[in-house]
Amino acid sequence: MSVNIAILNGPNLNLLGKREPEIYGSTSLNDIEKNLIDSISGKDITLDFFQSNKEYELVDKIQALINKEDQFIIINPAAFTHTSVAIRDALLATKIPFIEVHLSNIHAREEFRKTSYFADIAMGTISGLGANGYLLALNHFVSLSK
Ligand code: CA2
Repeated sequence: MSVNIAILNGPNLNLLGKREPEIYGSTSLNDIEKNLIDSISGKDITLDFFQSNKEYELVDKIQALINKEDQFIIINPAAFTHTSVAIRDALLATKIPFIEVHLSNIHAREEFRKTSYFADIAMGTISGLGANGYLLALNHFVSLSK
């Protein structure tokens, strides 16, 4: 089965590897994307990467995936994790199975980061495993598609 996996990243994740490596690691978003591409080599899987600092662009991107066959989403909503009813509603509307990924352990940080607008509607959440979290989420979808 051929599958499409959108990897969506929210605000400031374009700075990965350039700022605050003690929290978010030294791997850039580009490096993460390259690792994911390498990991699906030879498989019938299409990856679609998208990062935006703007909430409405993430909503538009999710809406554009409505009605696509064999579609999955890996999303790190970044700061929108803790605020965005709009992105939550877009994901609910598409009914596309998604995994929520966080580089840091959001439960081991400030109180406000412990609330996620996505955790209860996600297939699962990976938090605190750094860049490896994206790979683990991708592997999960790959295993489902076999
Ligand atoms: O741990 C995560 O992946 C977060 O989603 C990252 C968000 C944060 O607001 C969430 O609470 C947890 C922040 C992303 C900011 O990324 C930066 C990367 C490098 C330098 C500065 C910010």
